[in-house]
Amino acid sequence: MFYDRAKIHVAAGRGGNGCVAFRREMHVPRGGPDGGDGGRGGDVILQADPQVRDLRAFAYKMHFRAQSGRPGSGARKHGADGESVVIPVPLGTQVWSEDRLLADLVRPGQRVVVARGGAGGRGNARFVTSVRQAPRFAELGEEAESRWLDLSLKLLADAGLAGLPNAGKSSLLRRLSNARPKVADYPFTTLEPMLGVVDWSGEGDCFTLADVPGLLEGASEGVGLGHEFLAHLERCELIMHVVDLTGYYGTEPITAFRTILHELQAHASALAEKPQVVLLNKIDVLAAEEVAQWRERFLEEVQRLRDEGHPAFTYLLGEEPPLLERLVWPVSAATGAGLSAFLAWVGPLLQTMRERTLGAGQGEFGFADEETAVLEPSLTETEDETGHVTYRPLPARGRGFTVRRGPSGFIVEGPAVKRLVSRFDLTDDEAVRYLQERFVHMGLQAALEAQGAQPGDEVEVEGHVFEFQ
Ligand SMILES: Nc1nc2c(ncn2[C@@H]2O[C@H](COP(=O)(O)OP(=O)(O)OP(=O)(O)O)[C@@H](O)[C@H]2O)c(=O)[nH]1
Ligand SMILES: [Mg+2]
Repeated sequence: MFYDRAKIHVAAGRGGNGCVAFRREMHVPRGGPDGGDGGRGGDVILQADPQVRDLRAFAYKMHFRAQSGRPGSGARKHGADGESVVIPVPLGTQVWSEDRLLADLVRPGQRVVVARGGAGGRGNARFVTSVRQAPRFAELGEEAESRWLDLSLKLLADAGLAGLPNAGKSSLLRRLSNARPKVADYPFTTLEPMLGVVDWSGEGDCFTLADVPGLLEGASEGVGLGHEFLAHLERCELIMHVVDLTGYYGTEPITAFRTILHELQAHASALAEKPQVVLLNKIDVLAAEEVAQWRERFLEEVQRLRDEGHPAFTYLLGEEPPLLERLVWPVSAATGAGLSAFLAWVGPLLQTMRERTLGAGQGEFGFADEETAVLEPSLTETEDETGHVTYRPLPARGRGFTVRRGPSGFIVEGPAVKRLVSRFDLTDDEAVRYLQERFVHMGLQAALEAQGAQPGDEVEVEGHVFEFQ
């Protein structure tokens, strides 16, 4: 099984509570408040890891929770921060929350903070003012974020093999790369996508090649297996379209070729528009004249498509149409015939295509796909020394509040007041007095007065009832 979808729940750690403590020393007659701050809760982070093949790990474990911050203690001791959880995911993982794309992890080491740990509460030592020398309250740790995420994997490969079952796609991957996919003389040998690394120069210049299950007529509507995996071709720079010249499974080569073009188009027109080259496979079984004839027929077919303006055969790099001769390659996966010339041409081409895509900043790996550009507005991108990009939520510093009349008094709402009241123990008189000071400070008192609030009126702040004073 190849797992390209998963659902997980992530919960960050909440912040540790601030501490209420007073210094007690023999020689200090009136010890001051010295309660320390609570530690920060840990984050939950997803990190792209080239060692991870697919999302199978999440079939067994779907809940991830980071550690909470420890409470502060006396002598102004800061509580320890909670440990973050780093979850490795395969390259090409897209992170969705309620149908919104949060991040697309395409570079090794790239990270996204998917649940942010809560801030630690301040200890009572931090609430000392000239008029409040011995506060007996402290701030509570901040609640942590938690949410469900949908992960979906879209493989990242420079090139992808497409073709009918039994065309010889896996044989080509075997011949060209370090991968060892299963090869057999029956259709649907390949049941799941596989990636291989092709050292095209023999000196370590590589591209990655994806083999996906064979496509049948009707694949885009769900026939066969291929449709499930078509999405994995979406992020390639180039499709290597493999045709079996022996027509072994009863499909005439030109018909086979048209069938695949049709299925790509039916799946997504962006897929059909992706540049293609045609590999005419199994030439070892044919006489040289036959091979030459097939090559001519395919060149005519491709020329016809170009005349119709088919983008797959018109744009390889920029506006200049590639030489027609370069788009059709007679090869043999069995003997290797034709493949070194093909690699010598396609290797540098793929490198240029990849650089151009990265440079243009569209998506990450080809496919000027709008989706890959969308990031949750509340995420910021930062780059560390190693060039790894991290997405993290912006601090939720919503400002302001609204005041309206309710059935029995006034109702106050807003992110800032909500955060404030959630951070204190409202059964503690002193903490409530402190909150009221803050309300004055943030203009809430004035806003209530302006709306005609009288001493004794009920004021409901984010669900907590206070008396107006
Ligand atoms: N003679 C010859 N046979 C080949 C060549 N390439 C592949 N074959 C044979 O064709 C059959 C199918 O090859 P695969 O590589 O499994 O084909 P595939 O396209 O991966 O097939 P699916 O995974 O079923 O989609 C096998 O019996 C291969 O040995 C070739 O160049 N010459
Ligand atoms: Mg195969």
